[in-house]
Amino acid sequence: MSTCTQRVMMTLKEKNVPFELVPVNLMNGEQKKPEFLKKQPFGVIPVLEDDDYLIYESRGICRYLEQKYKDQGSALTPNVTDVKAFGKFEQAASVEIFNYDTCASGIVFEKLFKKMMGLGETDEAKVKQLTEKLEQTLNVYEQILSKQKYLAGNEFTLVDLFHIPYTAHLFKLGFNKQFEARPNVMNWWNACTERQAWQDTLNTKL
Ligand SMILES: N[C@@H](CCC(=O)N[C@@H](CS)C(=O)NCC(=O)O)C(=O)O
Repeated sequence: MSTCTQRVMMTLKEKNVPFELVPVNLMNGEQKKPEFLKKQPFGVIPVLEDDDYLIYESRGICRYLEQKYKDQGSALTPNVTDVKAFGKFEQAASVEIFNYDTCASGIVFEKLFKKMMGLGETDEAKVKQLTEKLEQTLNVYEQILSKQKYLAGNEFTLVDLFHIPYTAHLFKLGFNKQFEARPNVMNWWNACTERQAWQDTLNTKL
């Protein structure tokens, strides 16, 4: 269920890195207990433990894995020496956090996780506002994706991957219409979710 953990799992699978998934029980607040806070002081998952190296923040973990396993599995960022491609990658990465994820994660929280975690009822006015913002972002994505296959250029990168878990939840929650109305966005989405690493992530059992 943890979207941020799915980001990391998909990256591990893209890079062909074996890993062990250690469950943290969010329903009983294990993530806020002192033992866990030693690993993740903000009290959220995921955390990656790589021997004695600890790292948290899903996007940071994915970038770490991409650099550590640069020559293994799929290449998920442009080469830093290609400064123009790298600049475009960072541009799209920033848009993902500020223009996309704020809306997508906000809607999924209101419609799914809020109730699940006993934090109250869905605030429909907030969902409406976030949906409008999401649609504005998707309109720009539709233009970008009419000129290139993926959000940072013609290659699949971490930026595309970062979108996948929350977007998959949006589809399950009935927000597929927002995507299906935009053919270039929909082609991009199909290309992202057809990846073996995503299929394997979905099929991972604890
Ligand atoms: N920015 C963090 C967000 C982590 C996050 O919000 N994780 C959620 C699960 S996807 C969580 O642990 N929620 C439990 C809580 O907020 O107490 C990241 O990308 O790792």
